[in-house]
Amino acid sequence: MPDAASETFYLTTPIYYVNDAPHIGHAYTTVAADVVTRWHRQRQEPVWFLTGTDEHGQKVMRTAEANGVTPQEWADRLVESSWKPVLHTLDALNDDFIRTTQPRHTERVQAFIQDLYNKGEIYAGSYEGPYCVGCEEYKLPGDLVDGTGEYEGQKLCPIHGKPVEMLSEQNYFFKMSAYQDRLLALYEAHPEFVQPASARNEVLAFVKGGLQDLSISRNTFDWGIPIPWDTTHVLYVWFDALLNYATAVGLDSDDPEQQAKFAATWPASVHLVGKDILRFHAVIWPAMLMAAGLPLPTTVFAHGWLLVGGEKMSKSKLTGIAPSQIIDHFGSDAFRYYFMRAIAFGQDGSFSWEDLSARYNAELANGFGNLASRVAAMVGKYYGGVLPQAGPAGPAEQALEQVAAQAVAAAEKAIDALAIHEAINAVWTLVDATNLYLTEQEPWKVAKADEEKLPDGGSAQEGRLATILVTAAEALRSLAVLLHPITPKAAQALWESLGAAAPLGALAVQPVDGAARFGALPAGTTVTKGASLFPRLEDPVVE
Ligand code: ME8
Repeated sequence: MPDAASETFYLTTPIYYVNDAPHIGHAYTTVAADVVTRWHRQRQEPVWFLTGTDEHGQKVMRTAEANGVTPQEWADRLVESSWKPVLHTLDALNDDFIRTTQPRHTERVQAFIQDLYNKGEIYAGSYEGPYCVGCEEYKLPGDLVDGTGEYEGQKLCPIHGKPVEMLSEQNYFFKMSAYQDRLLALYEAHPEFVQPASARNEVLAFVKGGLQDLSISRNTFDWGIPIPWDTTHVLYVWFDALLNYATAVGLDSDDPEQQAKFAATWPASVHLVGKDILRFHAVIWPAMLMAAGLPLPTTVFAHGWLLVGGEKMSKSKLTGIAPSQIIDHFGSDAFRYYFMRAIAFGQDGSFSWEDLSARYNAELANGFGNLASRVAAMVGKYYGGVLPQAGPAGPAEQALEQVAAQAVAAAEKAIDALAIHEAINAVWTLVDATNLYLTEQEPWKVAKADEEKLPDGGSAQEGRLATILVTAAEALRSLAVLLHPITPKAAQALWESLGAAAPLGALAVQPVDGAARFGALPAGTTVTKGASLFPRLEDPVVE
């Protein structure tokens, strides 16, 4: 059963295969992980965000062979040239990056499986069945689809669309079938363990259908972690990979510092994965932990697929789009915002350049960026860039502050449910309400009327204009805090433009729950109109 949560909000992404460079599907999970962990950090919680790479197995080995290098050389090359740099490109603030070829992982994995072997959870046996190298998984006959065209007469993996290979091996097995009832009891007692509901239903049906023992070693190739009691075998890549979540935070380490890290961090709060790898995380992984007597993670959340032409986008089908193709043109903030808002988190979504361009211009450039520049420009024009003293708040100001409070409450709830799109929708109610507030209050008309009343150029300080602009600036301050996890660069630029750091400190330490209380920016704060947060793109569609 999941034990009491650790003191840390610990979130992981899958560790990605290094057979190829990242595409936007991988970036999607990483960005979601970054948005959620940034949000928790901004709540002042202790957070640990882990990502990394999965480097063993046949898929990586074959790619290395095809490129004439060793698997280790290939992995080193891809990690340094692609997987680590993409985190920077995406603005992801991971706390650690684990590689499954690191000794901290391989040594701890060996200790873990030796322990399971000693406990009688692993036995020697033989297996024959269809294997998909793309998935690195033995398939059940019912999982397969019939090939057509060049694959006529062959059985294909439904995810990769490629023929499976028949494998027959003597290997070691994990007694997974013994965990069927305990897993069902887990799903029953903890509906939050597998999310969303569609994923939970799939897992329940799968486990109710009966579990087989799991083949966990291979002896026809050697690119993997040697089985400690029989080094003619290497560990099955998934058994090795799943353990990364625990080895990275110190599982089975002799080092007291690592042991303290493990105590403070494990179990994970959320394993964020794509639905393609749900069963590994929601069935095999908890069974492994149960066998070892370790606490279980709180939640495995499976998001949907990015589709291109109605199919899962993938490099092997040549539909992969590199994140830089989008980011070079639209910027990392727009990338993060678009994928997190346009697709309901947990469901599939189709990517299209047209939709991205349309949302960029309508929501980021016109809706948000333009609002920020208009307010800064008016404070510049009417008050020389110094925030005036606001007059008393009237019904319109109170209503806007109320919208801000509701936006914070709704966004907080949505983040806890990992409904990232709903959190952004909630934040956007404040963008829209602030735009509406300005349209209705017409500060430019109030300024004109003030000027007419005071032809000698006398001060409008005490007037309505000050109240309107300060209120709009307060709404923007709230938005900077709320958008910081989602569009960190624009939020930081807005924070600077509002001159908020001097009175309030760094944006990263602004608590979310206080974000909606107006009156935080004192009179005298310097507001400057910086570069446009999201410049309108006249011809933004690129291919
Ligand atoms: O499965 N849409 O690694 P992987 C959305 N090494 N997300 C996608 C996607 C798409 N079209 N394509 C990939 C592995 N992803 C294993 C994981 S974990 C212990 C081991 C994302 O490189 C999504 O998160 O094939 C998916 O689950 C993951 O990349 C698969 O990455």
